[in-house]
Amino acid sequence: MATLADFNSPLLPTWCPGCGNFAIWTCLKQALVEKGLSPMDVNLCFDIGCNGNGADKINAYAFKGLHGRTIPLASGISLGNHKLPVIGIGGDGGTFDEGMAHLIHAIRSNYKFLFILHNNCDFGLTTGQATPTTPQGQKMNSSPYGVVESRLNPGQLVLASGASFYARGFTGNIPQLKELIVKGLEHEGFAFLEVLQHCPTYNKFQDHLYLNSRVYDVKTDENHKNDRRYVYDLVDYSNEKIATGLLYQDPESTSYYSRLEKRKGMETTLKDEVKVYDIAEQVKEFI
Ligand SMILES: Cc1ncc(C[n+]2csc(CCOP(=O)(O)OP(=O)(O)O)c2C)c(N)n1
Ligand code: SF4
Repeated sequence: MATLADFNSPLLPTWCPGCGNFAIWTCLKQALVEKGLSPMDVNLCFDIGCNGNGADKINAYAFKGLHGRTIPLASGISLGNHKLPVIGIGGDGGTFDEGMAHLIHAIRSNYKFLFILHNNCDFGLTTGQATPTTPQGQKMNSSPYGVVESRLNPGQLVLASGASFYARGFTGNIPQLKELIVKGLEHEGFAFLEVLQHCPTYNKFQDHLYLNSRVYDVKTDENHKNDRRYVYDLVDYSNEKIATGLLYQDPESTSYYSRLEKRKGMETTLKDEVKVYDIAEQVKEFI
């Protein structure tokens, strides 16, 4: 049975003091241990960005792709080996700017993997430019007169696109965040976990104290409904309080792979079936 120490890398994080990435990094390791996974039993796909700088700070099979392309990477890996737990990790910039189309199609397809969104509401690594989750009017390094565009709401976007799992955690609540990662890993389909993460260096409008004073766990709300439309309204930015926890899960969710007729009843994974084909004869036709 793996321990937390097994996931330790000899490289130490380089994030700024107080960065929410430390909490996500810790919860990720705790969740993997709780699931009884060893570093060899899981694949982590990291994006480019401060979030992606965690790729070599954890001892596991980690792959770092192009900015905004962590979702197609994770989708392909989970299809190639549907027995392997896969986690995609990305920032709000990469996910909603460069990678938006991938997110929508992963939701439609319902590929089985957990996606963890580090939502710090800015492009952290490139020094604090606005992303789609930065509030309209907010002055940022790239928008000295204030952001012109309206603010994108991750929860509303994924729910409206048909997401089968939407959870929201906060880097100030480690036990809850760890539990949400575990739940996301167990989901039969695409699990979208938004993490409200403070970036003390560039996000001056939504800091740890701001979030801490507004968040509550929906487990404490007996009126909470596991209903797509209800949660859509619940996560609207106009609400003063910020609901966290497993906000919506389709209990009948089925993953893309499990719906493939030709794979039904097959014990092997696609990876197991990769063979060397001799195509010399076919190639001769073209030379
Ligand atoms: C296709 C592409 N566009 C832009 C960049 C430049 N770039 C690298 S990191 C980064 C910011 C990342 O921000 P985000 O995805 O929000 O992650 P964070 O650093 O905040 O964790 C940008 C714009 C790039 N490497 N590739
Ligand atoms: S710039 Fe922000 S997100 Fe990046 S390491 Fe520093 S605090 Fe964290």
